[in-house]
Amino acid sequence: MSQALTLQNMLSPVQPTWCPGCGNFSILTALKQALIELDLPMEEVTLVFGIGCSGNTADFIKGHALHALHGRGLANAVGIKLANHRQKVIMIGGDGDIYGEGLNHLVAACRGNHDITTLVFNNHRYSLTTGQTSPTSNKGTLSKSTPQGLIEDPIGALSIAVSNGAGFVARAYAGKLKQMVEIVKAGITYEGFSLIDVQQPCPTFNKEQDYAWYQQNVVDLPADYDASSQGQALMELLKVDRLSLGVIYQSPTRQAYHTEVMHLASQSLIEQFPTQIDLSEAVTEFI
Ligand SMILES: Cc1ncc(C[n+]2csc(CCOP(=O)(O)OP(=O)(O)O)c2C)c(N)n1
Ligand code: SF4
Repeated sequence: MSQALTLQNMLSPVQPTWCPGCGNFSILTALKQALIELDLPMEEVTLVFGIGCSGNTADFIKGHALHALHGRGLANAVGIKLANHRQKVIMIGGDGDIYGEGLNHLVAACRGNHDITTLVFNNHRYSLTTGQTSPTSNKGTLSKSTPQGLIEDPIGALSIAVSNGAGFVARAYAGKLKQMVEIVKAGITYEGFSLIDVQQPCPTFNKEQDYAWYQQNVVDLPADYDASSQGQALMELLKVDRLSLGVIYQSPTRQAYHTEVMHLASQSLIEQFPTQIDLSEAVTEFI
């Protein structure tokens, strides 16, 4: 029997092992709250996790889930969505996972506007492996992997998403729970690729971007901001003096990939699974 997601049925017997003060706690709370408020049936939600402190969320929430390889979560998420497009598919991973090792899969998911919600736990570090710089670390960052300071500039991941076909691009902050819940709900509801970059303090390995730093650097988008304009979104993302929070881009016209696949118009792929086809003739020459 169909059962909506609740705090009780998402409760894992495994307690989070995250460090005290980690932003991951509030992101997990926001995800659960969004799923509860959307009143989604448990069997219609699939969670895909990357590898990292962020990916370890897999152990701390109960649901239909896949803990994928580092950088490969989105490829799996796309496969799951195409196999059963009635599923809400949510990918959870770190900035190292999704903007670094898995960047090609991010671009592919954006180009297809695959109907997947991606939550990037962006702590600006590869934290599970003890704090090496990631693609979102600032120039000059000192870490074990950059003892003399990082030479590169941070990646413009949200600009890449906006300019490569993602239908929904937003930024949230782990220190603003209520706003994050609304953004996550909007991303899950949106039919198309939704990238939600969650700025997240990592008190253990990122001493610069702590809660005090975020208080100084995050700012809500103005009330009259027009999220339907790709040009305005790119201008907003080029601003270097602030991190704007909210839905930065939402395409009013872009179609989700599966809606354009002719074979999926009436049934999902799993409902069409070819169990009754006789393949003996095709394989004769190999016997
Ligand atoms: C293919 C592969 N490369 C590297 C690793 C090692 N590794 C495990 S977690 C991790 C860092 C994860 O960083 P991020 O994705 O930013 O997540 P965080 O831990 O910061 O949440 C790395 C490099 C791995 N497990 N698999
Ligand atoms: S290392 Fe950083 S990201 Fe990982 S659990 Fe600790 S505070 Fe959180």
